[in-house]
Amino acid sequence: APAQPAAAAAPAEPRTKMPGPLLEGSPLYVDAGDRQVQVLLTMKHPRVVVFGDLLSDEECEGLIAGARERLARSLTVETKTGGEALNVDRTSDGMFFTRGESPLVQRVEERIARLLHWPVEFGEGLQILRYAPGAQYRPHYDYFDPAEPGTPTILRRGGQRLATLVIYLQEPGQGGGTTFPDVGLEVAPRRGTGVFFSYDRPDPSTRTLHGGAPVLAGEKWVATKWLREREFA
Ligand code: PD2
Ligand code: ZN
Repeated sequence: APAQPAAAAAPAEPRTKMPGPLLEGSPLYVDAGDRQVQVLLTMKHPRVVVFGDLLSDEECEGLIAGARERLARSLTVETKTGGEALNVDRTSDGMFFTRGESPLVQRVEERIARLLHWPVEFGEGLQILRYAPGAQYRPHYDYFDPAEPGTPTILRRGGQRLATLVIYLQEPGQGGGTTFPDVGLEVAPRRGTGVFFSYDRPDPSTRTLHGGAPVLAGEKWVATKWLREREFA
């Protein structure tokens, strides 16, 4: 008998419990424990929230100082193998702090956990990226593609990514916004501001395609926190 084609994967069910701020009553500020954070923009689909005054100038400078000497050409997770490889879609330089690796990193992570109502232990280490003039991050999804053969290996540690928080640490002179091409949204890379977005299933229907626009002048630095389904040990 001829071999049967593999059954099509069932469409992903949306998750109900998701990271995110409490926005009932449309507050202008939300409590992040040690700081009142501004709510500057909210969007429902894709779920996007822009936060102002999330980090102080000193905190932004401290993260940059701690990362600077550890930068190497960024590696993105190579989903075909579950390993890492150079990816031409991202022309920034980057590194990861381990969770809680310094008092500053721990303070920032605890603030994010309070803001987004998601345990610190479910977060990946903070990633720091530096974009030189001309550097960009082409539009992509942050979840791991269920169709890629390397994805099951990646998901063993912490499960899927559910949400992303990109925090701007240094403003470029021009360019470098975070774009959401499906909805024509671009967030200006203002120091201390953070753009949060979540995806309740690993699927383009979440409209969370996003990219880092080319930096046209100066250097852009960001910190990215990804939130997982479970403990990221
Ligand atoms: O630096 C950005 O604006 C950016 C854009 C898209 C960062 C990321 N993705 C990321 O870190 O995933
Ligand atoms: Zn991204």
